Amino acid sequence: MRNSSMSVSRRWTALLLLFSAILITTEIAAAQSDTDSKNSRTPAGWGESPNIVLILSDDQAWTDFGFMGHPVIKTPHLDALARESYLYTDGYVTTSLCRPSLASLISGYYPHQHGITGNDPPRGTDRNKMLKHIDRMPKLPAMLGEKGYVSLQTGKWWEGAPARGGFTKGMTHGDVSRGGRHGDEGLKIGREGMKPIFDFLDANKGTPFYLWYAPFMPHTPHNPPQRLLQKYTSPDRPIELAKYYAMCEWFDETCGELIDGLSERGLRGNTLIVFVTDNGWIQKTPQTELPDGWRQPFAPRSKRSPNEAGLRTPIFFNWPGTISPGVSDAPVTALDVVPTMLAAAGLEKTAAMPGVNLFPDAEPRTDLEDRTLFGEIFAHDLVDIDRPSTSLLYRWCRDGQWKLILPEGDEEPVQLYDLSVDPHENENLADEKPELVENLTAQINAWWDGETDRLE
Ligand SMILES: [Ca+2]
Repeated sequence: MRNSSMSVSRRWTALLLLFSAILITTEIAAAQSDTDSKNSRTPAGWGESPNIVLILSDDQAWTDFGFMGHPVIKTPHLDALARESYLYTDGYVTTSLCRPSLASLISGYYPHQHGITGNDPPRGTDRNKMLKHIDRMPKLPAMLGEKGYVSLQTGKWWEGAPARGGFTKGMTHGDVSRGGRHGDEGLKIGREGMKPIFDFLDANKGTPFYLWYAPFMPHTPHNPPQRLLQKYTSPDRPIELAKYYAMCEWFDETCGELIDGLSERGLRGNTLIVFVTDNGWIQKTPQTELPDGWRQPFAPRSKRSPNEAGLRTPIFFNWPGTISPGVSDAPVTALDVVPTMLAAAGLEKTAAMPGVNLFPDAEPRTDLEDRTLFGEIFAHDLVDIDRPSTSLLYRWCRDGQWKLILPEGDEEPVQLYDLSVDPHENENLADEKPELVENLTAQINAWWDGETDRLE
């Protein structure tokens, strides 16, 4: 009996020890889980302050991604992200030049509203004088800041110190007297690694953040790593093209690093990632037909032009568990990005923002097919800092399958294209369809007459 009772007692002791061990282990696990959820927070839904990441490609045509069907360029990381995203294949930027396009992505305004229309001031003018526009416009990082977001600027940034854009932290100094122009130190992101981003994430655990990832890629200089250049080098391909293709893959690799960095920190379910390019690009090669005097490294009808290879971009939205994957060819604009991000954070867009939240109630909008998209192209060097109309070169619209390009002045013809059969705009139908030209011209004039300066 005694032995048996001791044995029972021992068994109880053993069971109690085991039970305690399980309890302790569970408590440790719970504590660990608390730490994790504190770091990554409980999953946020629409309006509940998710982290927001903008991935901004720089100088890449809408065709030049695996997920958009390019036959040669490999972009496996963006392909995988796009597959898990709601992808708009027919996205457009407001304008096909870096600085004004970026300003639309921070403010949700057309360039003629925010006043930033060119990359550089009139020759001989102090650059600082044109930085005043950023102070006047709404700024997404500042608006998010009111809800407790921290924000990090990396890569391209043209508007002086990042704090001027409402960022709480930035890589760029933006000091014109020290060579600040379009990003300075910030342009090292991606090309020289991602450490500043990961340091920022680790320093702000548990706080909602906005990340501006605009890594000056695949933008020139086209100096990809040798291993990637070799992959695309071929006897029947101009070396300029091989370099550009390799740059697209290099940019993709950095996006993979960014996504992995978010995943490793348990942040993906709490993070809305938006992808867009700032403008397009067609690589110039020795075979490219060029007008007299052409000195650009890109081909005509791409960057800085009103054509599709300058303006069109895939735009996708990724938020695992909240946005269901899908693909749409509904027309969307980069102007929709800021209102959508604001809605995700539970904030309203301003009355002057022309774009829309693309995911009301977390579902894709169904009323986009009938909308007309508008945009505008200005001179690279501003004519008058305060008067967008003085620098205007083209206005354009896309209405369903139709695209109208309206040049300023009489030197160039009006261009009308049927994008449903002619996505690269080879056949100008303006002379054949005068009534349609008239109708679309009236729509453009009703949107902005191109003469009245109306900075918001
Ligand atoms: Ca650009």
